[in-house]
Amino acid sequence: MMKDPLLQGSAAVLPGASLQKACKFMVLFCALHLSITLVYYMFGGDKIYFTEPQQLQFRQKANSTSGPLVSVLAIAERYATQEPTSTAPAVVELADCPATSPLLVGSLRIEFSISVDLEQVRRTNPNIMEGGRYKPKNCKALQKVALIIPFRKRDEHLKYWLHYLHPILQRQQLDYGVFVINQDGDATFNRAKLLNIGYMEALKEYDYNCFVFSDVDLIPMDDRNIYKCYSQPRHLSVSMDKFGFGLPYNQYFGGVSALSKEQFKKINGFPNNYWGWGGEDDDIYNRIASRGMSISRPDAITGKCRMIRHERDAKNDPNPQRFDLISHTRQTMNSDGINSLKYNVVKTEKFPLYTKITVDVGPPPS
Ligand SMILES: [Mn+2]
Repeated sequence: MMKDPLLQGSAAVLPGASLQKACKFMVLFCALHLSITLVYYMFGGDKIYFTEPQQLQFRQKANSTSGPLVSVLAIAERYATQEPTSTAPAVVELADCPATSPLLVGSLRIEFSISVDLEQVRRTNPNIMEGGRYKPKNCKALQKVALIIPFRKRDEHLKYWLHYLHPILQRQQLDYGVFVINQDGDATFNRAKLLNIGYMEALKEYDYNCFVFSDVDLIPMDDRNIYKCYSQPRHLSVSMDKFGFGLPYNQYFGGVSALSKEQFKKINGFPNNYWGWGGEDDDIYNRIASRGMSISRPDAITGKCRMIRHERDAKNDPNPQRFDLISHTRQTMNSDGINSLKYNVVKTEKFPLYTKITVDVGPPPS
């Protein structure tokens, strides 16, 4: 028989009879302990620890002593159930958007054979607000940009512009608004005056600090060509398919350009007296140069863009006076510009993807 070393040790201390007695007592004690535990386990449940009134008392005590903690939790719970746009964002100041948007994708496929449905453009750009307004939700845009489009009877081109530009401008994380300045009537077209009007009207709506002037038929082929303002006036459409993806001449400033509010004011805005096609962009270039500013441009790859092919518009024939006018910009620019601008707003329409302002620019000189 194997001998337990413990018992062996006890046996050495206790004599034979008293050892038997002690063992009996221990067995009895254990049996009693076990049976009591068993009875409580089977019939007592959690009432072993608390009776109903005791539990209630305990809870009340917990509530009263940990009051502040409970209310903090309650507030947190309230925030968690609230709509994200209600009180929380109004209190929290958004951090500035990064210098380079992480959402840019680079070169883009631009084609005009597809058909564009504006209702679908609206559905696929759900964050654009009425009138063609947008601002990033998660960061504070670095610039407030008004996009000004001189316009008359080019609805097909405008559809492509809205379809392609809205996603690009959102990825560029700009706080922007789209203004289509529609020349009323059928008199000779005046692009630069419409651009001046766009500047004035956009500022009535919001504190824009940058103005991008874009023809309705020009679409950038790379979203790294940022539609914002730079330390010098910016020419954006530097690499047009129409001109074999290059500049037609070094001083060319037509198509799409961007001027900050300060730059625009420094040159007294744009000329109002260029009626018909051509020359106004060269006049703007002269204004910029005469105020000691230079032209900022993206590289020829980033600056690639497509123009929608079209016939010349009615009442927009080449202006025969343009060469004479361009040669006198320095003499005329102080008296002709934003400080001499006169026009009447005929109608303002807020569409889901743009604001259309129809204006009477007055008659061309006879
Ligand atoms: Mn064109």
